[in-house]
Amino acid sequence: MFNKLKEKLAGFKESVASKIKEKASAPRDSLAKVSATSNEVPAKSAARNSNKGAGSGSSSAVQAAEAPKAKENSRPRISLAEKAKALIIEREVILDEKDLSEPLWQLEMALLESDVALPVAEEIVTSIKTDLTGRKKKIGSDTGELAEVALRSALMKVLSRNSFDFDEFMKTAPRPVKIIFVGVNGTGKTTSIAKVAKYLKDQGYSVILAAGDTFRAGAIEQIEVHATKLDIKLIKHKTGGDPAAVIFDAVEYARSHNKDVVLADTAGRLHTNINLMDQMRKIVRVTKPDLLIFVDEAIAGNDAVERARLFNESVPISGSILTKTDADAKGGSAISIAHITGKPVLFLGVGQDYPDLIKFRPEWLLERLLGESEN
Ligand SMILES: Nc1nc2c(ncn2[C@@H]2O[C@H](COP(=O)(O)OP(=O)(O)OP(=O)(O)O)[C@@H](O)[C@H]2O)c(=O)[nH]1
Ligand SMILES: [Mg+2]
Repeated sequence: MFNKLKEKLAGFKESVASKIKEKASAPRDSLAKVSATSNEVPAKSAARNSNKGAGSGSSSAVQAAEAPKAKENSRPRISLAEKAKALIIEREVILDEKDLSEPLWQLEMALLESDVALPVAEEIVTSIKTDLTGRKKKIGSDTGELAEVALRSALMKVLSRNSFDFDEFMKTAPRPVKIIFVGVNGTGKTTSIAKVAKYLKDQGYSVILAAGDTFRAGAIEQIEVHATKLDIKLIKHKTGGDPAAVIFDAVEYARSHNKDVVLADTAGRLHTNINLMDQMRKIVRVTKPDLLIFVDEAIAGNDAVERARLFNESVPISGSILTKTDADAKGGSAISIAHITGKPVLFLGVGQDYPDLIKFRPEWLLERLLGESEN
């Protein structure tokens, strides 16, 4: 799972680490000279720069040393004297923008190749750049760690936006809770409904299923098999019937039998199919779901993110489930989808069996991307 992206992120850590090593072994004589001639032992200034490296209050000697670059409109953020002091006296290197430009460019390319959406990749890179520029690193200590911490925090920022606790929601939402699953064909809607049904049943909730895919031949039988296996009541009409009516009936049944939750299946539809998108809007209008969950497969990468965006424009979704993450080496959709839709990822599908459903937590994904976990 996410193996390719994981490798690429490790590549970024290595590339920052080798930059630090390269700087640590850079010729020190020239730096020593600057350090000796500089009047300012920039203790205050170094402290100021230790976070983000503002470097605007350099001494005149240092400004002179930096003048040619200033003309090129790429003023270094950290003075040479400070670099020398850090390198020679404190045995530390300071990372500046120039050091980071190559690793960050490679990282951005790696994120895009892994199907992370462009604005999300840009945000991650900018965040890491801000975080790392001007940071000091002790020579000889774990050089990859600095990049890892910055990566972790940038990914965390992107992933934890729009968070939503499904379990908390289920505890407090008025009964019966109406949850409708939508998405394009074959992405795993019906399987995810069965998984969520089992997840909720295991927590003691009473569940009703609604066979709202009246369009595809065999769809009703498919959800019926799950209902039988899970021993859950299914409300169904005939193939070709009105899905809104089926779901409405399921809600009525749940209400009159004091059931906690209705999980409604719907037919797969492409966002370009006007009739089926109209039908989806009608279903939502008639049944007023508490949650409208968009289901797509992680392996579809950017396509999944784009479809989520288009579905969300047609009828506001509450969040997404990304299926087939077990087969997804890239991980880009899992990183991007919440950011692009502005709606949270609720669950990840990680296999074909009922327990193969994971409640989405940013920490879980980060552990897969940066930690030791193999899957
Ligand atoms: N590996 C893997 N396969 C999955 C996962 N979720 C669903 N599948 C498989 O994907 C296929 C399609 O699943 P369905 O649940 O029928 O998909 P659907 O969206 O309901 O399909 P339509 O009703 O035709 O639109 C099935 O073979 C599922 O077993 C998952 O998380 N991992
Ligand atoms: Mg289905």
